[in-house]
Amino acid sequence: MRAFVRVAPEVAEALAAGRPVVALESAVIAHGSPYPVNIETALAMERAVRAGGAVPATMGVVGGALVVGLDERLITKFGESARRAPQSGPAVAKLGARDLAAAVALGRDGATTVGATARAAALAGIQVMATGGIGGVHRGAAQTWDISGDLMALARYPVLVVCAGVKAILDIPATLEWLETLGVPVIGWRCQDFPAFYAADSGCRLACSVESAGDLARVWEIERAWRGAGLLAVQPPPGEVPGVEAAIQSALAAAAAAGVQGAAVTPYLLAKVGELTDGKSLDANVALLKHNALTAAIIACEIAARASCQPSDSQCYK
Ligand code: PSU
Ligand code: MN
Repeated sequence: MRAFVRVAPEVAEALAAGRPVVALESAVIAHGSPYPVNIETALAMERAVRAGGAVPATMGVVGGALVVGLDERLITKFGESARRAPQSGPAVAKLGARDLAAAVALGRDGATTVGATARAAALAGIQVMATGGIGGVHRGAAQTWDISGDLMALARYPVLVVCAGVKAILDIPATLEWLETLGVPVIGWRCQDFPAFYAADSGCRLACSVESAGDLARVWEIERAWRGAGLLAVQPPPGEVPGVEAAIQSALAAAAAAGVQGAAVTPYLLAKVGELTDGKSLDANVALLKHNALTAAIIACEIAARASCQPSDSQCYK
């Protein structure tokens, strides 16, 4: 199976030496933000991870292999696929966790969602990843059953995901209910409320929050040792987008009118909200992606440092 996974040399060396690595998704590049901001943001996230002392590993499927650590050329290729006219569909597919094997086997290039990235990270032995907001329960899910595969992936793959909550395009309280049902711990990183991506507070209180990387790393160690799976660490965005709810309402109405369904829903809503807020939602999105990448690196460093002084503990999860 190793033939199907291509780990960038820098990532492989870091993992072998027990140095911190942060996984990054690529669906946000190919499907979650417009060209050329998407490419700049992906590279800026990698720089933020490095600034925090860790090695970035942006995931993707290219040429029949799962690539752990896309280089700048491939990140650019993924970013450029968002440039094509929407009606022709992006050249780079959006891959959830369930889509990885088929894309690899059939040689189809694809960008990984949070769920696919978590699966790939677990496979590669990467414990921490960063994103903007995870997918969740869509508004109106009681009729459509549109619930992101990201949630199930968090319940299955042992990865600590740093994010700014879930986009307000989703049903936030329902998403939190599902995370509870799936047994995924949700922990505030220096915040008491579940963030709403474009705002610091969704109105939902968190049951648990931590102030230090040491505390979070200890929670994570125990979670892993006791055969837990994913953990969601949330922090508020660095900036807010006032009036975003009106834009979301219009975007939802437009999506319904256009009959958008399935995996196309999230990219459609993100692009529409961007348009309707004159790019303000995009600026906020970029800022929080970089912010989360830096925080994930700080947490990954703490986890790696603790593992290096407690070799027996780090070996107990297989
Ligand atoms: N949230 C964002 N930007 C994104 C996404 C979510 O702020 O680009 C992407 C992520 O890749 C996430 C995916 O994993 O959307 C969820 O899509 P769906 O709802 O189709 O599962
Ligand atoms: Mn969906």
